[in-house]
Parts: sequence; structure tokens; C-alpha cells
Amino acid sequence: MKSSLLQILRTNKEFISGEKISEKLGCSRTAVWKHIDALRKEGYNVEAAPKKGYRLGEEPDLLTKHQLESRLSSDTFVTAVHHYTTLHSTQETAHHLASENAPEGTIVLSDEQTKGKGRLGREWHSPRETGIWMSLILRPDIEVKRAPQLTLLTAVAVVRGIKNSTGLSPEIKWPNDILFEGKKVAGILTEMQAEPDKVNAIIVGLGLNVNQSTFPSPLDRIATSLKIEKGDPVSRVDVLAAILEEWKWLYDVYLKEGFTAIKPLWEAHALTMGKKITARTPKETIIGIATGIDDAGVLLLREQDGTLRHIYSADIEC
Ligand code: BT5
Repeated sequence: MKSSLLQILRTNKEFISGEKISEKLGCSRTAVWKHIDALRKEGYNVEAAPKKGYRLGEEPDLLTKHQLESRLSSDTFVTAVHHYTTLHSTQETAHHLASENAPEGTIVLSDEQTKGKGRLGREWHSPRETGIWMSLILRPDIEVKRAPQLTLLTAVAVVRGIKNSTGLSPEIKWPNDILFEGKKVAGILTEMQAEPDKVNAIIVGLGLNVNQSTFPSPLDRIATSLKIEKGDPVSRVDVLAAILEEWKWLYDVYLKEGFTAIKPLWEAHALTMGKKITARTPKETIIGIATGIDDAGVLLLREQDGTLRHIYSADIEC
């Protein structure tokens, strides 16, 4: 109800009467008034004028269920939005929901995370209401070994969504970093619930720094935010809605045509291609020229002696 009310108010630049809203929503005028009152309490500026009705002014930058739902297009792949003010980790909650059969397209969002996680048990700094801390449950019918391709697909969606909503053009560092001139603005964490030969669920976590002005040490040397890059605050819900639009069509294409259709889009934004890089895996450090990714999404690294190495998982330094 609140999502539809917001949509109605937003699409009417001028005042709209309580009666018209109640007709559109199929509820009483008292119910309309109650929902408007609730929106005001959340920080929405809803003007009311006698005989004219209501008009929406400034909106708070919230990532609540109704704020996000009111921004999504009708053919979105989002099936459910779970919003929390605080969580240990949206990944943890999404895993729990996935194991209880939450459908594909379920999103978990939290205003802050107290135990946000990166890869290999690293921490993800997720302060309150400044970034997008979210997890998405997908249930693609793919082989287990293809799951890492969804990290690359997500990176494309993030870069394109940021570009569409802010005009900024970040780059992708294989496999899961989104950077502005070497500084990390977003990270992706792809986890899986699977049997040996069947994916049950893939849980894609996205941490995107949006409105931080500063970072605590030592992150201040390596992290950035959209606000820092743009010089102005950025609407989190606009950015997330734009990312979800991109995510949906990329995922549709991926399911129909496979990763080969996503690969050129990924390469168009990839920072590492053609550059000398260092890949650190738990076992060894490999130095070489990144020549590209293969059709599975595996990084190809040419060592000085000409050997072509396939890198499945690593931390990359350019
Ligand atoms: C990642 O790991 O980049 C994946 C991060 C995924 C976070 C999301 S938030 C929503 C969802 N729920 C979760 O609990 N997690 C996911 P990795 O490549 O391992 O990078 C981690 C490293 O990035 C850390 O060791 C820090 O050096 C750095 N880092 C931590 N917080 C950061 C931040 N906010 N911005 C930039 N860099 C950060």
C-alpha cells in the first residue's frame, strides 16, 4: 500500500486529492491519511492543502521496502524485499531465508551491518545509512562451477547502474571489486547453497559505498564512495533501482545465452585487461599480463616465460 501511495504521489507533480488517491488504492480516505502520516514520520515531505489534496516534496534517502518497491519497474525480477535497520550481515540473513525456500529475486537490505563480511572471512565496513548493503537470492539452473560467473555479471550491473544513475564510470577489477582510480567503491561476495551437482541458491552480496565523506584508517587509503567521486550526495535508492534494472536484463540474457553474451560487456569495463598484474592465491603469487577472461569467466594470465595461467580465485594487484 505504501509503495503504491508513493508511486501515485511521485507521478503527480501537482496536488492530488485524497479522494482520487483512495479510488486508485481502493481504500478509504482515512486509510490514505494514515499512510501519509506514516510517510511524514519517516521524513517524507508531503504537503497538504485544503481542497487540493496532497503533493510530495523532498524524499528521505531510505532503502525501506516501500521506497525501493515504489521505484522498481513492473517487470522487475525482485520478488520480495526484506529491510532491516541493523543486521550482522545481509548474507547471513539471506542464507537463512534461502534455506527456508525464499524465492529467486528475494532481496535483503540493512541500514547497517555489524558483522559485514568480505571474501575469506574479511570484514566489510558497513556504517549506518551511508551505503547499499544488500544480498540477492538467485536460483539459476546452472552447474555449480559456473557460480563465479554471477560475480562478474553483478559487477557489470553495478558499473552500468552507477553510470546510468550518476554519470560516473567506475571500473571492474577481477573478480569482485569496483574501483575509481584504484580506490574501492564496491565489493561483491557470491556464495552458494548447493549439492555436488545442483545449485540450490546463489546469494550475491553487494556492498556499495554511497554517501560516506570519510573512512576510518586504514580504509581511508583504499576506499572511496560515490559522494566523494561526484562531489555531491547521491540518492541510494536511485542507484539501487538503476543497478537492479541492469541486473535483471543481464541475468535474463545470461540464462538464455550463457556467459559468452555477458563477457564483452564485462571486458568493456575491466581495468585489468592487458596490464601487468600480481595474482595472490592462498598457494602462490603469480605475476603476468592479464590477457582476458575465458568463456567461463576465469582470468587468463600470461607469465613472462609465455605460460598461460588460468586463475580461478585470487586477490589482484595492478
Ligand atoms: C568484498 O570482499 O569485496 C566483498 C564485500 C561484500 C560486502 C557485502 S555488503 C552486503 C553483503 N553482506 C555481507 O556481509 N557482505 C556482503 P573482499 O574482496 O574480500 O574485500 C574485503 C576488503 O575490502 C577488506 O579486507 C578491506 O580491506 C576492504 N573493505 C572493507 N570494507 C570496505 C568498504 N566499505 N569499502 C571499501 N573497501 C572495504
